[in-house]
Amino acid sequence: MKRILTIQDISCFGKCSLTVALPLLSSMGVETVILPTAVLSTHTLFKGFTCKDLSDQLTPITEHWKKEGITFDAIYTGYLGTEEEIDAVINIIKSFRNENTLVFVDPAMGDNGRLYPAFNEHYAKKNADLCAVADIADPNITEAAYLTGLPYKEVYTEGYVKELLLALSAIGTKTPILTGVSLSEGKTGAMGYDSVTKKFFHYQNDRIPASFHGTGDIFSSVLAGSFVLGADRTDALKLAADYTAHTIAETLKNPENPWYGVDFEATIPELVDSLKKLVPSASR
Ligand code: PXL
Repeated sequence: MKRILTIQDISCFGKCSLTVALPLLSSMGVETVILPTAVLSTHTLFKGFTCKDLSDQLTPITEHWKKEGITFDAIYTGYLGTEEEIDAVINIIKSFRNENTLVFVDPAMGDNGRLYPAFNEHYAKKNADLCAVADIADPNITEAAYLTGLPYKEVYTEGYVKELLLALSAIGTKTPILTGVSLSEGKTGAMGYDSVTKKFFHYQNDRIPASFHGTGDIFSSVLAGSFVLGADRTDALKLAADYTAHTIAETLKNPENPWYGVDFEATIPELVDSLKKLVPSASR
């Protein structure tokens, strides 16, 4: 069984970060080890959230793992809290990585042209250091603009998307993947760039005109899980994008749909079925 380490916060209520990554990766048949960076009462879009920083636990926990000889096929990072924490996570990656480890970074810090309430531009720049050590990083357009210093555009061309991807690869990410990319009317999806072959790749599905919190974490978790299982990159994009769209469609059917997250739990059986078709080794 493949083993992934995911490093991000626990938002106790709110369907994001670890409460999404853990169930999704486990259902995909990937052993999931967690390193919680902080415990919050809710995600930061609720007013009055509490937050207990766990940075001082990162070193003792990972040193214990080292002593036990624990290794990982992949390391997947999500929402982190502070610049010091980003440095600590870079050190953890360097210490556990070997030539076969897949390093997947979701530089979760904003959306719709704005940073999340807990962050500022300095933090955003620091996230570029983390993306520099990533095999794959999957920012949305807002995050990519903050990471690269290029302007954020709400209305854009394919040329702009490619410019962002090339700028991300110049930072050091081997395969940047830009999410929330619409290449034609009524469509949305993701576009990536392989800096070794210098080829762009993309996947688009029908755009559902609704936006929910936590869908970026769902997309990243499924994408990271697919890659560690050895899926072809276009298949991985398709699986992650179609599953995310499916969770949004299901959520819209729920008359009491929660604003704070999607009903991703309802569509896990379909995710597992689609995964088995793409990656037969995942059907164990
Ligand atoms: O979904 C990203 C995310 C993760 N964790 C926390 C957040 C957010 C987005 O706001 O606040 C704590």
